[in-house]
Amino acid sequence: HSLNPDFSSHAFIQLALDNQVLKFGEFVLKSGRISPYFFNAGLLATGEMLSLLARGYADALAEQITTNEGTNQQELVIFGAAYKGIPFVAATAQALWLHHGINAKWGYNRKEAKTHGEGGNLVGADVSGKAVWVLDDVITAGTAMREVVEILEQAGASVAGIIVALDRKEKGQAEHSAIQELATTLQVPVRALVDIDDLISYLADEHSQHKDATQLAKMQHYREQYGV
Ligand code: OMP
Repeated sequence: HSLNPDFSSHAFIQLALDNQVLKFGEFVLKSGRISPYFFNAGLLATGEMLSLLARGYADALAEQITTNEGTNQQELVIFGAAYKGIPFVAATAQALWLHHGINAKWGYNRKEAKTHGEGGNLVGADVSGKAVWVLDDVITAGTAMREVVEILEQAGASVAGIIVALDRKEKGQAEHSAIQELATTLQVPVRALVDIDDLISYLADEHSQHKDATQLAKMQHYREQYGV
């Protein structure tokens, strides 16, 4: 048992299921869709899970900013949206430094604008005029992510790319997936650490600790209904 395991979608899904971060049942989503599964990133509330998640984000970011020549000279600015994104962006900045030697700048927003002291509603790295990578937990129809993009644009920043922990691969505002819509609108890379197809493969896998044919069928049905 390594203290600093590499990120793998299999390990992440297993840990998420073991800790009820990922649950099966019947859930009403923000979009109004009724889903047979729910991913609650707020329950990634142990050192082990936060470390694995941050490692996943950090590995994905390092891969994205490393050029073909193997250099990563660009300045990296990462942003987490209040509230759930805040610990994730902090942990990711640390994982980037410890595992990749990348000294990223990191920041986040607060939901309530401050009227005294330093004022404003952004904390940490100055994002003005910068191209910023946004980290978020889950993307379904893309509403939450569009709000974050708006916050950054108002602060004079642009979006360099987006990394989410889970891509549910569902339709956005039209026929394309929310991630495809964002990638097309913003013309930036959008990546996910795991997606619904990884969950489906995991449930179907003979070697997984949570192999479950009934749940598998429900997930496949849901995927056909709302997926792209
Ligand atoms: P969209 O705004 O439709 O993309 O939904 C994403 C948001 O929904 C996330 O930021 C969460 O607040 C919430 N959510 C989850 O946390 N986990 C899920 O599995 C599904 C949702 C959801 O409501 O779609």
